[in-house]
Amino acid sequence: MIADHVDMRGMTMSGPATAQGNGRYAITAEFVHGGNWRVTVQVNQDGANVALEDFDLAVR
Ligand SMILES: [Cu+2]
Repeated sequence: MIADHVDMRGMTMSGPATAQGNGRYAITAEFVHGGNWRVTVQVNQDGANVALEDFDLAVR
């Protein structure tokens, strides 16, 4: 998971997701401040990137 603060160039954070079972994964993230963030979820399998999805998240 990568989170990019789109309002502030160069501010990003990232970390791994943990398996919850039944194909579900979870992340815990502490956003340093509110604003508009773009979260990118990246799925790697056998060292290759197999899926990539972006979504926008407004942190208030
Ligand atoms: Cu920021």
